[in-house]
Amino acid sequence: MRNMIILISGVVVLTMLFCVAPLSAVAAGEKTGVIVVDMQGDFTTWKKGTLAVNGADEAYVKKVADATALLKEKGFVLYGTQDWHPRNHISFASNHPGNKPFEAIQVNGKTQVLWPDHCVQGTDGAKVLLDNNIFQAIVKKGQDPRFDSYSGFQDDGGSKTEMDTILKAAGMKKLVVYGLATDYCVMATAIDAAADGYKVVVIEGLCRGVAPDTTVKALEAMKAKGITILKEIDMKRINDL
Ligand code: VGL
Ligand code: ZN
Repeated sequence: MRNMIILISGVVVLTMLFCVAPLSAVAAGEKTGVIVVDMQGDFTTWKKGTLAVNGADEAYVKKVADATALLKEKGFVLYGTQDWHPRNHISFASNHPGNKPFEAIQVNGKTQVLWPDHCVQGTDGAKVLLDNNIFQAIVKKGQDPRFDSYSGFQDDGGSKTEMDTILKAAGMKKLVVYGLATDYCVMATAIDAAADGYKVVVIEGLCRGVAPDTTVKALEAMKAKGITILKEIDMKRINDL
């Protein structure tokens, strides 16, 4: 009988050591993912991209690469988005004779900003500039010629990408979001992430915007949705969220 009790207590103590400890570790730090948005040549001045965003130069991309490596070191799981358009994509001004890039037109009752041809599937300009091996997944978007897709979660036609499924399956609760461009794909991705229930932090200093006025508005719109905007990476602020 006594031996039995000792045996059972031993089992209980071991169970507590192996089960309770990892449980508390999970509770202490919610799983955090990083979404690096559209870090592609066509959006950079560095690679003389067709839709180069102001300030997206070589130094900027290096800064993003270093910050991303640091976050990986800290144990965050990295995800990327990749704008990946067919040549006949609705957002290309070249597919709307009579219209020019950066004009906004009405298509099927929706406002569509027209862009220079960019991130065409399989072209150099569409390549993600960071080492692709650091990412758990790179989610492609904007593949349907009929719909634009600034968000990494869904396109303007309402079709979801695999992003939310991947993040939920991996147990992600918080997301750190940055990349190109603040006023389009970063904003849309961050807002959809918040709507899907993640705590979201956008790192302003790791983003660049297409235009100053829309960038200011984008930061305000994200704040209004409860998204935290940090100038630079601040581990304490991210962990405390
Ligand atoms: C983007 C315009 C068109 C972006 C993508 O990555 O912000 N902007 N396609
Ligand atoms: Zn695009």
